Amino acid sequence: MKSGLALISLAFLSLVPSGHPQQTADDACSVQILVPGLKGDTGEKGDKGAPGRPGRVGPTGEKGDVGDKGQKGTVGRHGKIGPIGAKGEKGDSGDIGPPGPSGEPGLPCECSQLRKAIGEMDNQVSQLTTELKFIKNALPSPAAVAGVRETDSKIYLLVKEERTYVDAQLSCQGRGGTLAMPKDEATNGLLAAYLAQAGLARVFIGINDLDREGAFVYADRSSMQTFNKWRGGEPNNAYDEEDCVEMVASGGWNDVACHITMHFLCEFDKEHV
Ligand SMILES: [Ca+2]
Ligand SMILES: [Ca+2]
Repeated sequence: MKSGLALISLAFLSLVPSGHPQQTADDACSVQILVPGLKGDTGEKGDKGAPGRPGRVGPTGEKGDVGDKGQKGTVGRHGKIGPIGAKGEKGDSGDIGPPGPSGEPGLPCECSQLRKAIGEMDNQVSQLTTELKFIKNALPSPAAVAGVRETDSKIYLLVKEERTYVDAQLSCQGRGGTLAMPKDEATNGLLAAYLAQAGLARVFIGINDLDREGAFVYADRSSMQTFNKWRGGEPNNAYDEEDCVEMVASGGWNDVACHITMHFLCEFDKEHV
């Protein structure tokens, strides 16, 4: 190819106008003809080339014959437990067993304690019955009384019924008691408060000198001891007819006529109700 270009270059140059003198001197060279040389001798054999790239994967081959059977494997793990089965039918009854040993002797009967408890209950019922009887007898007309007062041994009942001294005493005796006989300061104070709370100014109590003038005794004929609660100037036996005794709201005593009427205080022994 180089030689070819050289030829074309030379042909171009030959077309340039001949006015230039320098071109004239070169014309002799332009006729020089370049032609290929003779073919050389055969060269020596070259070295062996590098290995070529791997070829493409070939198509799948045909299926081979069945191989021999392999050896038996070891036993596998246990599987999961299966579901519970249905209930079976009831079996036949077994033979009767031998009798067991005798038991220990039992506790003695507690009947005696029960009897004792029942006896105590009987006593309580009896006592309650007696108290109820007392209440029924002592309180014939609930509107006529204003409750009761108690000490350790006595019950006192204010009866709002107008009676003479003798009738009042009979009324108290009919209820199972007597006219009240205050024999100490505490009891006298309790009765005075009872009067005041009931709003009463005076009541008969169980003291009189009916048997002998000036010798006051209690309704049960017991004599006066050291305690008394006479008001100032009493007993005065006014009009020579005052042989019975009243208590006023302050708790003081005064001798009065027995035939006048007023409310009264009864007294009951707790042991006898
Ligand atoms: Ca008198
Ligand atoms: Ca008097």
